[in-house]
Amino acid sequence: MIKRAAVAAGAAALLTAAGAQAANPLFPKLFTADPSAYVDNGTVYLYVGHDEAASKGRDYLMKEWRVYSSCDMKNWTDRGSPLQASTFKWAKGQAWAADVTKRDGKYYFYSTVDHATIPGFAIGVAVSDSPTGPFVDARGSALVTNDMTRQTAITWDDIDPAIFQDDDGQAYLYWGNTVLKYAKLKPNMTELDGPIQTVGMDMFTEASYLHKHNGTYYLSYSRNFPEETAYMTGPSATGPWQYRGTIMSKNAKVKTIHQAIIDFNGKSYIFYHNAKLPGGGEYRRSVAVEEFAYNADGTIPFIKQTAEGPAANPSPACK
Ligand code: FUB
Repeated sequence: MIKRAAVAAGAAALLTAAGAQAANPLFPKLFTADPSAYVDNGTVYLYVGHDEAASKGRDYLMKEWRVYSSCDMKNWTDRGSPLQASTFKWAKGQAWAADVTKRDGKYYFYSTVDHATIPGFAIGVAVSDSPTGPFVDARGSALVTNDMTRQTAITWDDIDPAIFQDDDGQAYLYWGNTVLKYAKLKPNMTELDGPIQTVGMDMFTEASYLHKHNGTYYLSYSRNFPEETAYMTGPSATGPWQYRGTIMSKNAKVKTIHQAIIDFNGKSYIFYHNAKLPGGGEYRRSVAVEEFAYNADGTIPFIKQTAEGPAANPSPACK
């Protein structure tokens, strides 16, 4: 009897008031983290890291990235692993956070990996003819290494690349842990163009993400530790930035949260990770998504994590 009641309660927890099946976390079969999303031809491509740590693991074990696609933000198709940390021969592992963009018909995948010979984490760039890969190393060497930045003594300050292309075609790479850095990219997307700059700000942790909505630039990031998601706005891709506050509270069982924000088929969405998949924890995370609407003044409202996730939003352009 007790068992039956527990099963019923579990099933109820998977249902929304409207009777729809719970959507979050999005992928029940794998532990996933560090979402990054790219919309192409009416389709959302969602890139995540794969947390493979054992239940008692005491560090990240991340060998590959995974990609999923959706035509409606509700139903997701597993497109496999578009590349692995081992794609970068100069790296010794750790498929940490990544971000993707498209230029001149090619897809560029910027990613964090641990460098094999230059101590510390580094950023690589891979390229593909398809958003689902396979991606190959575009340079044969790292784009950013730990010895190129001297603002902190830590070895993990060159992580979490965020790629943004402005309307004039100029591409910017933001990244960092503890100190937020950025640089312009050359049109070939595989070389920095000019010096590495920093953004002076309080309590920046990691996971910077730059997007543009209705003419305003939004620089979101993980703040504090355990992390909450915060953001700034500005009139250009390089600021000046105005702090706008927190949009998502810290997680209960995991200290990181790592967001990505997109517009898709007329609506706005934030991806993030928590540890709500059964067996989840610090190194066994799970990606989720929420829909939100910008306030009339362009600010982002505070967004609650839900089990239901967004309503289906079928994209007519999706093939
Ligand atoms: O997944 C490894 C690291 O944890 C990421 O690079 C950070 O953003 C944090 O989520």
